Amino acid sequence: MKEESKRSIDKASQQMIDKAAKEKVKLSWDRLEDMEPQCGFGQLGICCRNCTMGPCRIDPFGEGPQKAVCGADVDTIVARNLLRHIAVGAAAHSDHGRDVAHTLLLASEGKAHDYEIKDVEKLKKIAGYYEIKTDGKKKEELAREVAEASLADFGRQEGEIKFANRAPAKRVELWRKLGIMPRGIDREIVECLHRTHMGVDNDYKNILLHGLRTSLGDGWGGSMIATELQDIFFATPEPIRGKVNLGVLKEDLVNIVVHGHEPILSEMAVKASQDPELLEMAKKSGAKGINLVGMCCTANEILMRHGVPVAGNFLQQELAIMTGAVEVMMVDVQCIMPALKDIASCFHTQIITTSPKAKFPGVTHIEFKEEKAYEVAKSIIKMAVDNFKKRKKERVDIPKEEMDLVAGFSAEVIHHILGGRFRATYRPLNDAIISGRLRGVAGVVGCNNPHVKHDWAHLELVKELIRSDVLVLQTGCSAIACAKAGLMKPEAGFKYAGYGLREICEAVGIPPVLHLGSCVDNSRILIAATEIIKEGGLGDDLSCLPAAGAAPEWMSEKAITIGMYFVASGVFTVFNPPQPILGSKNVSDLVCSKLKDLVGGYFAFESNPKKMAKLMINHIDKKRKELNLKPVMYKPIIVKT
Ligand code: SF4
Ligand code: MSK
Repeated sequence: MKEESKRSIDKASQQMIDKAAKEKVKLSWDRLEDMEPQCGFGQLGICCRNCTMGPCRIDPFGEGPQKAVCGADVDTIVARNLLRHIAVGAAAHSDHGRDVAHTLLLASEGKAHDYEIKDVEKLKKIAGYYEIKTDGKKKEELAREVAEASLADFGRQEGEIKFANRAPAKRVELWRKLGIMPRGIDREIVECLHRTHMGVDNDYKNILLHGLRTSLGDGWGGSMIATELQDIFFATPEPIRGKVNLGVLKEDLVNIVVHGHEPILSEMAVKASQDPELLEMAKKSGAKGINLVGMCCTANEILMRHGVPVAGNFLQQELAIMTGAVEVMMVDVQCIMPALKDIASCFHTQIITTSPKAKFPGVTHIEFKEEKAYEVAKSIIKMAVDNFKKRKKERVDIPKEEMDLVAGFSAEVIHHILGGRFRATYRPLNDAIISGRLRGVAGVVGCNNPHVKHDWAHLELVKELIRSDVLVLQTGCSAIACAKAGLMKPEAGFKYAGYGLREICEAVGIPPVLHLGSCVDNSRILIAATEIIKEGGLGDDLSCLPAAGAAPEWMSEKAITIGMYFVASGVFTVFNPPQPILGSKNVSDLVCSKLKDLVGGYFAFESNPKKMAKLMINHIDKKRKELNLKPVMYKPIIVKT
């Protein structure tokens, strides 16, 4: 097998991996090889450097030291490390949410005049959750109150995060009983750091319970605030067509890749890329126009609302630059490889950082300011136009692969699609599950990781699920992986879905795999699941649902936090690679088994996507049985690929 096809199943990516090898440009896969063998202590989670009596590491074979200098045992060390991962993931998502809330506040005060409130209906709905009266108020006044209320959720010291009360009543009661109802988003994150300081929390169960609480503060707090407030600003997504893969870069256009997570600046970049003055400049530079495309979750954000093309997912960020056709890669925060600077230096590509939180040494920084958002976006696009002249034609090599997709499935839109615009309801979905036409629902999300063949696990898992009549909801880089393979085309139902799911896809006109957005939009999955419970007939708690989650190629700490809030919300969730906890039998048993008795959800670690699907399907079938539902109507079809 050729080296490039061992690394990715995606043809466009293979072409660029091959080009990089020929040009001796190192990619993440090469750097992983250089790094091997990687540290086994780190993989097992059994090293600690939380104080200078250490670093300490526990001997995994039981022959060497079993107690650290301070006396910490392996359970304490592994649990503390996991809690720190959860804190970082929650911090990343929640800081994103805070930035959106802050921008909403500025906009409501007339200080961020480039932004307008597009979804007043949603603004009123969210005001309702914060118990803010809406009558007779101007949208700016209401937006200010909503922004202030959501910002208060970050710093809240006592009480409960408001959105956590959107979960089914039984779930909320359980969280209260276990003492894991999140109080304030920041408070829980800070407490993670306090508890893991040398000599504080030594009880692995107690540490893990706080991990669940912190993750809930992300899923039902920071991430949900990010999603809801972005919808208020930029409109709640509706089905929209788009294109995906490196083929969306064009030889005759000025190519700008926006990469990262927060749509606050990229929304303005979308607008600025259509500015007549810049288009004119682009023509004068010899280009036919300006082509703005996305990468990773920023891509998902602007795809969902504008149909902006997606160049690729996490492991394609370096490959986009390898095309030699990217004038500017504009980045904000999260999942941006430091390696971009080195790869860009081999081409004419300019990397431009925009967040004061994420700078690169020696890389151009144009700081984003909400107060002059359009001006900043325009100046960056102008730099791209100017840079077009420096492109070396002989080094341009753009893969031809690009795939059609339909995205834009917010929880609200699923409501409308299923029930019609005037009678929005999840009833048809519930009925389909109850009757056995649909086996259940799965959320498949998360990153790429060079430890796993790029996109392979996502695709194999999702294909297996849909052929077994499981409707798949997706976000993040997983969604991009499946979109590239054509699973998000409406006609994908005919080719890949089981008979029951196929009937639903045909009747409602949806693909068998629904794109719900970026990583923070995993909160949409929580809301959709809650709506299904509210609709009735499938139990009274999220843990009753014939549903499961998976992150088949995860790498980021945010993925751990997402997994934790899925599990804390009652959802069985499969991860690959395993979380770095296998060094402690007690912590692993808790995470992969005993959590079930506490919160209904728990984890499994499985690297084979077919087995992963089996675990999820078995869980879904078990839940169907517990609900006394009819047997599933159809046997899984054999799919011809
Ligand atoms: Fe070692 Fe304990 Fe210090 Fe960690 S906190 S480095 S286990 S002495
Ligand atoms: S971007 S967190 S690699 S999904 Fe959200 Fe993709 Fe994972 Fe980053």
